[in-house]
Order: sequence, then C-alpha cells, then structure tokens
Amino acid sequence: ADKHTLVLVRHGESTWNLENKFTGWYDCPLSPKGEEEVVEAGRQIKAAGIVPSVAFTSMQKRAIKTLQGCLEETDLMWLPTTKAWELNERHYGALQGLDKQETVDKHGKDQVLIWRRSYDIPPPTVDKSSPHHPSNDPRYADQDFPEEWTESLKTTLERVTPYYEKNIVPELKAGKDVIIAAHGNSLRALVKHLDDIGEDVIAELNIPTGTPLIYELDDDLKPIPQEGAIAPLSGRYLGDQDAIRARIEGVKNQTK
Ligand code: DG2
Repeated sequence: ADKHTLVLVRHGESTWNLENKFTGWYDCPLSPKGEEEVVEAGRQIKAAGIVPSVAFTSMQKRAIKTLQGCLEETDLMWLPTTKAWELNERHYGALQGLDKQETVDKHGKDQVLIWRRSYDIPPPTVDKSSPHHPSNDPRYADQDFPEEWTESLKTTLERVTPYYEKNIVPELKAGKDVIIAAHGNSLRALVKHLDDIGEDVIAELNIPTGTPLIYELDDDLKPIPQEGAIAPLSGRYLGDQDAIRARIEGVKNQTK
C-alpha cells in the first residue's frame, strides 16, 4: 500500500514570540534565532530523506520564510507553493499586540489560559476601527470578514480542516508528499483533525517553533503512529527530542 508523507512545520521563532506578544494575524518577521531554526529544520528534513513535491503556507511572512528556509536547504525552492489565509494563525482578536505576561498580571493566568487554549472560547473581538481587523489589510481584500472579528481554536479548525480536505488531500491522494509551514494554533487545529484529538487533550498540546513534524498517512489518509511520537500525536518530531520537549515547555510558559 502507498504511504503518504505530510510534513508540518510551525514557523521559527518570530520577533513577537521573542517579545512575548500575542501575534495572531499581525505580520511580524522571524527573529534571528527563528532564521537559524528554519535552516536547521530544512537540514533535518533533508537528512531524513524526505522530499516533498508540493508546498502550502499561510499569508504571513513568518510561515512563508520558514517554508522558504526548508525548501532552500532541501534544494526544492522550485516547488509549487500555495499561500492561503485559511492556514493563517488563529486571529487573536483584541489581544493582538499585548504582552502575554502583562495580560496575565491584568486578567489572571486562568483567564489567559482560557483565551490561549480553550477550545471554543474566543478572545475579545476587534471591530473595523482596529488596525488588526482584516478589512484594513489589502491582502484580505477578496474576503469578507465579520464586523466583529476574533477566532477560537474551534472556528480556526472550521476553516483549516475544509481547506485541508479540499486542497491538500487531493495532492496526497495523487501520490504527492506535502509540506505545510504554518502556525501554533492553525497546526493544533490540523493535528486535532488528523489524530482526532479530544477538546480537553488538545488544550494541553503545544507545538514548538521551527521543528518538522512528520506524519505518515495510510491509503485512507489516516495517520500511522510513528516510533518516537509524543502522545497524543501520531507524527514524530525531527531533531533532538530533549531540546524539542524544552521548546514545547517554552511555549507553555509564555504565560505563567
Ligand atoms: C502565536 C501563538 O502564534 O500563541 O499568535 O501569539 O504560532 O504564529 O507564533 P504563532 C500567537 P499562543 O496561542 O501559544 O499564545
């Protein structure tokens, strides 16, 4: 039977990850460390002998640059690449631009954890008067977003999953191995779907920056559990497993 390889990679550390700010759809670049992480991610993909034949990313430069870094190291910069807003990070509503720790000091860590990790409780909304509302950004000119905008993991999943089914599944079924460079929460939504992870369990899942996550899918595109996978994921992270666990803790500890 055919095996289908799907490479997922959260972008390398961004400047706003470094500054510990809620980012969402704000288009910040990679930090210098993030630039290094994506080169390393590309090297690991190459060393694992993985050769994707089609690529997807979001409309945000931290993911686009991450994809380019991976493709540069694997000498695959020519790959057909689709940039889709549906793979964007979860919009963080009125939290975008705020310091994560200051927000804890103001609202308490329980409330902030609800905003960061609950399945269906969204952060407060922005309206069209905010520079963070997508109607003020020309890249979304073809889209119509509600007057009051924010996203929970649930509503993020409700755009990531249909996009995956409609645009990425056909490539996998055609025998192509796929690489997707995206974001902490858009990838949490995608792995929730792939591994059928429950709402309580997904709340505990943090995805590290710049670390390729390799899924092998069967003919029905169900994940085949990989050796070395960290539950509840069936996919395995490439690289030093202790360093990866430390990176995962780092994401969690952005709000203490
Ligand atoms: C981070 C995730 O998104 O933040 O929007 O601040 O993956 O694009 O860096 P990313 C953000 P948390 O949900 O982990 O707070």
